Order: sequence, then C-alpha cells, then structure tokens
Amino acid sequence: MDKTYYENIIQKGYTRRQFLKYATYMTAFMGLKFSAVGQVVEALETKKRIPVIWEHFQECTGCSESFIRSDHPLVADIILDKISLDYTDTLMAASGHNAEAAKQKSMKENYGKYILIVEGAIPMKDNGIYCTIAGRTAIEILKESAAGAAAIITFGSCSAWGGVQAAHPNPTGAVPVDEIIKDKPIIKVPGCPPISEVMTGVVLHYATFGTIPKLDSDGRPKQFYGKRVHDSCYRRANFDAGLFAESFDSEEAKNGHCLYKLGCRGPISYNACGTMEWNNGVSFPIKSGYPCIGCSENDFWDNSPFYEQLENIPGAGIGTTADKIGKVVLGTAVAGTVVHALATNIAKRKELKEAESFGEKNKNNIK
Ligand code: FSX
Ligand code: SF4
Ligand code: F3S
Repeated sequence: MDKTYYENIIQKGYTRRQFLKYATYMTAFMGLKFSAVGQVVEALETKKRIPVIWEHFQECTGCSESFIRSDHPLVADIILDKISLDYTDTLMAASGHNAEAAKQKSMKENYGKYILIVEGAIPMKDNGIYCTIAGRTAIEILKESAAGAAAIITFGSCSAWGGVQAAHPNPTGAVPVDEIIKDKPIIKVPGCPPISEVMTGVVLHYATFGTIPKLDSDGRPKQFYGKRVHDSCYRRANFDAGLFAESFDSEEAKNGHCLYKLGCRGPISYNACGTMEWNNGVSFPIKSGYPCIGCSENDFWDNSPFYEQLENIPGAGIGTTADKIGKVVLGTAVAGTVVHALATNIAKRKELKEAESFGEKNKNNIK
C-alpha cells in the first residue's frame, strides 16, 4: 500500500520500457491526448496505490463478468494488482469472516481515501430486507462503505439508475446509489453491462489524477458517454441512405443495413459501443445483428417494447428516409440535439494502437 504504482510495476518484474508502454495505453484509455503521456508517467511514478472497495447488491454480476473479460494486461496487472483491490466478494480469494475483516481493516486504515465501486441497486422496501449479506441490509452496508470513500463509482445501470430491479412495478423498491448517498462525488458508468475498457478507464483516471473525470448532466464521464451509439455506428451510412433491414433474418440485416426499423435505440443512447466494442474490440450488439436497446440509459427496461421502431428522431432526416409507422412513443429522451458526428468520432481502438506506437517511438523522450 505504501509503494507507488511505478515501484509496484517494477517490483513485479516489468521493465521501464513496458511501464512506458502501459502509460501510453492508459492515456488512451482515459480518453486523453498523447501529449498527456508525460503527465500520466509522472503521476504513476509518484502516486501511491489507491485502495478499492467493491460492493455488490441487487444485480446479475454481469458488470464484473464484463470487467474481467477484457483480455488487456491493464486489467490484470494494473487494476486487479496495482490498484489495491481490498475487497470484492466476487473476485477476492478470501471469503466469509476473512473477507469481511479485510474490508473493515482497509476502510479503517484508508478512511477518506479509498474508491468505492458499487454494482447493483439497493432495495428500500420493507427496511431493505430484499438484499442482505451476512444478515445486514444493502442500505446499511452501502452507508458504511460510503462514509469513508473519497469518491464512488457506480458500475452498471443497476447502481447508476436502478436497472432491472427498479423496472415497473419495482417490487423491492430498488433505487440507485445516488438516491441514498448525497455527500460524495459519484461517477456513473452505466450499461447493462458497461464496456470493460470504459470501467477501467474511469478507475484509472481517478487513480492517476486523484480527480473525477468531466461528467455530463447525468453524471456520466463525458469522454465515454459524450456521443450517441448512432454517431459511431458502422451502419450509419445506411441509415443516412435510407437503407433499413425489415426483419432480423433478412439479407439486408446481414449486409449491414440499419436496424432502426427493428427498434434500434442507438439514436437516443449515449455510450461508446461503436468505438470501443466488447471483448477487446470484437463486437457489440449492433454488429451482431441486434438493435441497441439503450442499456446505458435511465429506465431503459421500461422504455419497451423493444424491437419496435422509435416514433421519430428530430433532425435525423428519418422522415424522408423511413416509414413513419412508429409505435413507441418517445419521452423527453429524444430532445437532445442530433449531431451527425460520424466523421469526427474518436476511434478509441485506433487511438490505442497509435498510443502504443507513440510509446515505442518516444520511449527515450518520456522521462
Ligand atoms: Fe446490472 Fe451489473 Fe446489468 Fe447485470 O452488476 S447493469 S443487471 S449486466 O450485472 O448491475
Ligand atoms: Fe446504427 Fe441503430 Fe443508428 Fe441504425 S439506428 S445507424 S443500427 S445506431
Ligand atoms: Fe447497450 Fe446499446 Fe451499447 S444496448 S451495449 S448501449 S449498443
């Protein structure tokens, strides 16, 4: 706990060159420009590791599953090791009383300094009895863990918005973290689940700079949630050209025609899916032939039925290119300005590759 990130990395047997390579990756992960590499290097050389307490409440654990499926060494070597993951009942080796003791010890020793990660919603009905761990309610555990946290990161739509538990009729009275904790900075990383590299990037940002990233009005980091899925979708050209798939099993769907008529919520969903993708850039729902269901948006479960065409998208020119047979009435979610930003999107994957080559070329210049 007393060592810096750099000292830990070197102690584990990595070379300085590998460290610099990591630093360039991390810079790109955080959505920063290459010119910030030096700043990241300096922070990692001087900053002590930050302890992380990771709680799980009402959820499916898909967020942890997504997180550990990033095959990038950053996750294994930086997050799970270099960041001191002091407690997560899903991933840690200890269990029962030992796990609980480790958490209590870390929270006491690092009071006011640790990051609290929360997965899952918190049920409020009937005094919170619908989610208890070792006889204590999620409400009680959350309040205790939040008290000494420097900042809270909510992983997944459940802890950010309430998620599937909070969907109508919300039988357990499930609420998101920010309805209970009001006195701490909260960074929302929604998605059901969120993209692994986005989760990593947000934790790295705080660990590296000790500050929370710039957030949008819903509390999501702008560098990852600043654009709609629609704006980075590879089917977008077909949307603009009025080429739509009419059924899932059609040739058009296979050939990349737009899934708008099959209910795609990409035009009203803010997430980095089209640029980051899952499983180290292998795919994302739309690439697999499945319309976006808006999993990063508040109340997305109640914004159903899925797979039915959205009624209209102001400013997107859909009225001239597709049928106006919409059945689903949109709420205020569509009110935002429609930006045709495909050409200007930051291709995160490309950035990562460029970051690596930048690190290689400049390894002697980064002190
Ligand atoms: Fe929720 Fe995460 Fe969906 Fe599941 O922990 S955001 S149900 S992927 O697992 O909280
Ligand atoms: Fe892609 Fe959906 Fe937008 Fe079509 S409507 S371009 S499938 S995000
Ligand atoms: Fe979710 Fe839509 Fe992305 S469903 S994973 S926000 S494409």
